[in-house]
Amino acid sequence: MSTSTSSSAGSRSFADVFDTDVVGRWAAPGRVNLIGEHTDYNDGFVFPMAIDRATTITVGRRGDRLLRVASTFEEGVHEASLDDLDPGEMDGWSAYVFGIAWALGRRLPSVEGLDDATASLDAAFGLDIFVESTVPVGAGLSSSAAIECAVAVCLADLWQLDVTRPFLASVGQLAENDAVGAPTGIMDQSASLLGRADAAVFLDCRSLDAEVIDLGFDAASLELLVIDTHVAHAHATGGYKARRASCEKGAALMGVPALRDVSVDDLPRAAEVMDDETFRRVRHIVTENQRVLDTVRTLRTSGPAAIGPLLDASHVSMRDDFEISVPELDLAVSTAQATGAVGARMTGGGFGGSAIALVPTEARDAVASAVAAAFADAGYAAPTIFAVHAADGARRLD
Ligand code: GAF
Repeated sequence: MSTSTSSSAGSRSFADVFDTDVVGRWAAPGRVNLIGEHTDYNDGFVFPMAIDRATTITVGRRGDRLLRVASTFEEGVHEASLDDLDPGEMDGWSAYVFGIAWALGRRLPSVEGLDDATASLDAAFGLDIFVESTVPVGAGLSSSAAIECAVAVCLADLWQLDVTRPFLASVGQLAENDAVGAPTGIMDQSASLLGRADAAVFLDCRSLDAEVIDLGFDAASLELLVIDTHVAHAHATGGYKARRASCEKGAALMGVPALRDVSVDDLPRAAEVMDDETFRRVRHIVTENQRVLDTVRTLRTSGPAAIGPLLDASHVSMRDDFEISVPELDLAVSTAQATGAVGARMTGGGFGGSAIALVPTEARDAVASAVAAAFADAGYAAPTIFAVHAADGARRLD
């Protein structure tokens, strides 16, 4: 893989960098997770939605086997050959692109019905790929999964791979795990690929059965606010990995394959067979799985305004038991709750990033102003606060 430097990144376009003819554009959204945090890699349940912030890629077909990628994020062009993809050599944001091509090569041989040339990528041709995004980077809204999923649907279309969206989500997860080096689950890619306008994806991360469920926020005059704290987080390092290790330890001590197999009724026994810290990690996962199921049921039976207490309880569990919140997220959540939100919680992997607040439309501006004022009073950097709407998943634009 190599990199060269060219003109100023932010204002450039495909035509400034590449001279191949454009064959199409693809887009994939970021996500907000409504509830179900760190449950995905425990074989549990999640309930994320794709959002109206997306990565768009503009793509040209090459006559060779090179992938060349450029973006508005940074100057330069990254380049890798399809004959020489090595996840250990990929770094920076281009790993999200090259990692997908590599992961497809790894996973395609397991797909039934593909001929050898297709499954081995021997029939694949090179591409010029220009990446732009409206998903804020580092906000915990899965800007990385948005790039991966835009590339995954593009490669599947252009290389004529007859594969399903859940398969592409598993390809995205493999790229994230092995090329990017983040030991994440399958939630973010599933949301980006399976999301639908005005709906969220209820995913069983063990069976990978997914159900798209209407949210009805508009009809209930509710809005979902994102409060980006600008506290940096990274999943390839530290805390995320440690939480995953604690969950694996807890499952082993309970004698089960994954914490999905531990129920709320099993918690008294869990308290007896493990140390206090591991127990609190386990209690978060076990109760969070139950909260996802309760949220889906409550949404169906009582409507979206009734899910607020479950969002609030999820935040408490992440703050006190899983210990993945930070003071800025706690302040965003408590201020939103105190000024009219029906529910609020941090969203995503934690240690920074964003909180979400489900607010009555008429209280939206008051909640946003109160959070901004509370951050100023606390001496924290000003948060960025904006409404998001559930959007369609990854797709070809033209
Ligand atoms: C990150 C990961 F990428 C997801 O797989 C998930 O574990 C999430 O953190 C926490 O729920 O977004």
